Amino acid sequence: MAEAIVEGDKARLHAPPNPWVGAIILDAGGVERGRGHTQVPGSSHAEIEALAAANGDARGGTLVVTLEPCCHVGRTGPCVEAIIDAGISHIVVGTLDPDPRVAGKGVAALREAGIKVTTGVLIEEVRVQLAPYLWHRITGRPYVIAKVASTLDGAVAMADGSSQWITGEAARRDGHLLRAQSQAIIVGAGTVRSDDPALTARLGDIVLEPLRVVLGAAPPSARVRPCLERTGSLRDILDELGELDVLQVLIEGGPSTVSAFIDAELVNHVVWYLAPAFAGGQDTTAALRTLSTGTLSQLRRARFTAVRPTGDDIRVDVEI
Ligand code: AOF
Ligand code: ZN
Repeated sequence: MAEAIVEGDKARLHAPPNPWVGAIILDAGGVERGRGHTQVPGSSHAEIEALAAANGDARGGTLVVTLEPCCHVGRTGPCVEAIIDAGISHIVVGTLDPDPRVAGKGVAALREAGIKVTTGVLIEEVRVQLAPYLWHRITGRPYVIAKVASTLDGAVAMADGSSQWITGEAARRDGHLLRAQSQAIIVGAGTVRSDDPALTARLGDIVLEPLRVVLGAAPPSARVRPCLERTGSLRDILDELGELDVLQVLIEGGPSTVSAFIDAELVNHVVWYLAPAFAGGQDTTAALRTLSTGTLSQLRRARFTAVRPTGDDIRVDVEI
């Protein structure tokens, strides 16, 4: 299953709005016969790719797959039928698929066909990997990641407003990968006016354009155009993006936008890049300046999930 997770990661950028699933086929002796991952929407699911890689050599074998195989006809046919036809005798599943068209029915159909089914293998790891997909299918809203890049003492801009760049090249490159993994990016109008970001995801030569959403109005000449301009309830905006099949949203600031989403309890995950630099407190801008906290009992507590060096900076991941 750990290898199936690695295989699924290969589909991270092109699978959405479908899940980035990985599958591996082993023969009766436990020898790998093929592996595969989800292709672009409308094309093969992971299981079909793995079966094709096994060249029809799957009879009596085991299929290890991160997500419950589908049993519906969507843009592609049901994987369950292909698995039964291939003569697989044991299926090992990471987590069930909350998509209402599947939701346990895939596993039930496999059992009914006499196939041994084991579920919940490395379920925590699979749930972390597929968190945006699972969250979207369960709540109808995108998984929300807020990105912050600050000095070690939490400043995102100096007293004169200067802010580019606090973190280094590696952290900024990592930020572009975060954008590429997101189907929409939200920024405040203030950030558009002060930084005029393009908000594209640049990965080497490849430039991806997630849906750009500006809270308020963007100037006509802003680089972020074309974009959606929205005011009103943040929850309603997320509902709308969920309906547009956005699985993951990246909030890129500034301080009042990120604070507003955290205050509204709409943030799932924060990616915080910390530069080994000190800004001091004289009129610098705190990363979450407008977060409504007055006393210690109102501290917004979170849980560290990862810490890793990124160039000369550090990336800290927290779940809230
Ligand atoms: C799988 N294996 O690799 C993926 C699955 O429109 P379709 O036919 O591509 O169906 C999309 C749905 O299929 C998606 O919402 C999810 O429930 C499932 N995705 N299922 O067995 C895969 N990507
Ligand atoms: Zn499928």
